[in-house]
Amino acid sequence: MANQMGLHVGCLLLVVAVALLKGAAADNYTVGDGLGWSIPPLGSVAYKTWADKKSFQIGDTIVFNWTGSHTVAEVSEANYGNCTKSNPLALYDSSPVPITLTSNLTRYFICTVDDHCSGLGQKVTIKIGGDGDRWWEGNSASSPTLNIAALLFCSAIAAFFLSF
Ligand SMILES: *[C@@H]1O[C@H](CO)[C@@H](O)[C@H](O)[C@H]1NC(C)=O
Ligand SMILES: *[C@@H]1O[C@H](CO)[C@@H](O)[C@H](O)[C@H]1NC(C)=O
Ligand SMILES: [Cu+2]
Repeated sequence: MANQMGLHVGCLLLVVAVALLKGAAADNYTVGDGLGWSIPPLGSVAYKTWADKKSFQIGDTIVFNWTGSHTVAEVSEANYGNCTKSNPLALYDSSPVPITLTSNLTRYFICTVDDHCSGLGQKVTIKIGGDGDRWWEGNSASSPTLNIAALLFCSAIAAFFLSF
């Protein structure tokens, strides 16, 4: 009896956890994690690697954090490619800079200090709305499926134990 009870509580918690994770839509990301917004040791690959591991969604916020002399300039894709500093879409010179992602359009950020972008790779591309690895958030079509799958899984386990 005690085992069955624990099983049912466990199943309930699993379903609740899935529901909570789905609801946690807005995430906060510190650009570069521990590296922050600075001159990456091996060039722009550090920020590329960081961004590739994330799955940014509409509603998420990315935060640029730095000490010392840096800026955050949001630029067009063309200007991002060759680190053109003139005519940025936006320019921020005081850390921290939180940027909320409001559409699926890819965003491009560079530092405008000296050759931090052109020579040293202080630039990052933020791709939004990809499928990424956030399987639990999915889209509106797949989320109910996931809950049903969790319930079926629980039921199957419960049935297995009850059959003894
Ligand atoms: C950078 O690329 C843009 C778009 O291709 C071009 O208009 C601009 O002149 C280039 N700037 C430099 C400094 O090469
Ligand atoms: C953004 O992209 C995601 C994933 O492709 C998609 O589910 C969502 O509908 C898109 N949102 C908008 C506003 O285009
Ligand atoms: Cu810089």
